[in-house]
Amino acid sequence: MSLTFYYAPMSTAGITDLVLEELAVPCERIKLDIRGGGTRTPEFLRLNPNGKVPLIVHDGTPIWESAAITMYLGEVFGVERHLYPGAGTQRGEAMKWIVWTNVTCGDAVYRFMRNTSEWTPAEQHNAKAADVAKADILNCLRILDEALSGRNFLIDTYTLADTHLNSFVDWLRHMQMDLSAYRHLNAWSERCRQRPAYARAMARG
Ligand SMILES: N[C@@H](CCC(=O)N[C@@H](CS)C(=O)NCC(=O)O)C(=O)O
Repeated sequence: MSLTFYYAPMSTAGITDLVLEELAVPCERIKLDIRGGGTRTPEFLRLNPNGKVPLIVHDGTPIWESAAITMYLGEVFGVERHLYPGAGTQRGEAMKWIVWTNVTCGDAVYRFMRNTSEWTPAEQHNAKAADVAKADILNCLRILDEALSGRNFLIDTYTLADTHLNSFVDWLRHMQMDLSAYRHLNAWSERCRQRPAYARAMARG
């Protein structure tokens, strides 16, 4: 078995990093420097023509998109480790939360960043679009908070859906988004942080 993980610090690859840490699957880690053009080399673009991390290459097959990677790793390595449901309704729930993270929440956050952050020129910022995006983010947080009311994790027990979504929520905190109003969400994040794999990944940086 060969598994290679291409990543960059402080990027979406942080999600996959945590997923791999939970699964404790041996892999070769290749660190890329995004600002230095590491994701735009011909060799890397041959593996991921999008020029983005995370990317895994499993037994010679490249798989990109963090949501697809979490679901793939869960299916292949997570079921017997009790970190990903087998085929059935609970797997459907895991997939629902993982895809929701990237598509629904990810889109709202992307629109917000695009209209407020310094990585798009200020003349392209649109205050109205930023407000709409912010409202959409808050709606996502409300949905998550309500879903976590009265339960420890997204599904019955801790799964890679929690790893994936909590890692994304961590990034919102890093963006200085105020999450203090979301009591159930914060308690859930705290439970996710108690995972030994979380501590190991954080210690590595
Ligand atoms: N939808 C992709 C997004 C990946 C992404 O945007 N990666 C950024 C870092 S956060 C990247 O690699 N950028 C490098 C570049 O644009 O050259 C996923 O979820 O995997």
